[in-house]
Amino acid sequence: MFISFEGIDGSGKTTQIQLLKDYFVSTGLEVITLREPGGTIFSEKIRELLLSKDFVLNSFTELMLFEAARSYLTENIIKPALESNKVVLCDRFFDSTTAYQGYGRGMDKKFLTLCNQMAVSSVYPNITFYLNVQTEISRKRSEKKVADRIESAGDDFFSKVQNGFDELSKMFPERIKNIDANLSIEQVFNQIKIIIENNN
Ligand code: T5A
Repeated sequence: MFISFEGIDGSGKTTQIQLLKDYFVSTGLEVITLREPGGTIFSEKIRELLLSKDFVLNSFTELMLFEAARSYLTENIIKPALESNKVVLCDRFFDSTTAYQGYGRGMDKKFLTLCNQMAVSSVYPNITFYLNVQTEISRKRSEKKVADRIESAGDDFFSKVQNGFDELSKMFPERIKNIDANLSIEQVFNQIKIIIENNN
């Protein structure tokens, strides 16, 4: 099973992935956790370039780097893991590209869909948890973290990205589960657990 987690920065993805991993492991399943961009030495190098404030990237350069990191991760880690029946939990996948580069940066969504399809070559998440949190709450939660290049984009950008995730969850309600992430860590996880248990 392949599960991705989406949401604006600081929405609680890392926290919930760890809880879901522990839950699956306790049921005897083999689980791998990954993040995007990243998850392999190659893709982590791309991550460094993407998040560094040392470079000014235009939208196209940014997009190509995200897709290169994704293509490499999918081919070398996600596909083989799914073939050997592991559960794959991924912090972000192609919906982030639609939300950030499409809704946030204003890139053409049809073109992005094509790029995403090429990068994932038919590997799609079975479930996507969209951690839907108010921007003020996520900002508060991330207060201590030093903002990277993308996180420094400002409130207007993040409202557009948030709107993108809202739209995507309405377009693909079967796959993308809209989770109220304003609540406590335990309450957020309970919503996720109920969906996982009903899915079995
Ligand atoms: N990006 C990525 C694109 O633009 N296009 C793409 O295609 C892709 C794949 C990647 C950046 O790249 C962009 C999006 C991003 O800007 P990232 O590593 O995914 O960066 O960055 P973040 O989403 O910012 O990751 P974070 O680790 O900062 O946020 P998380 O994982 O969502 O949040 P988490 O779990 O670390 O929680 C943040 C803090 O809040 C607390 C936690 O303890 C932690 O301190 N917390 C809660 N507190 C109270 N109540 C809760 N329910 C809480 N849940 C967590």
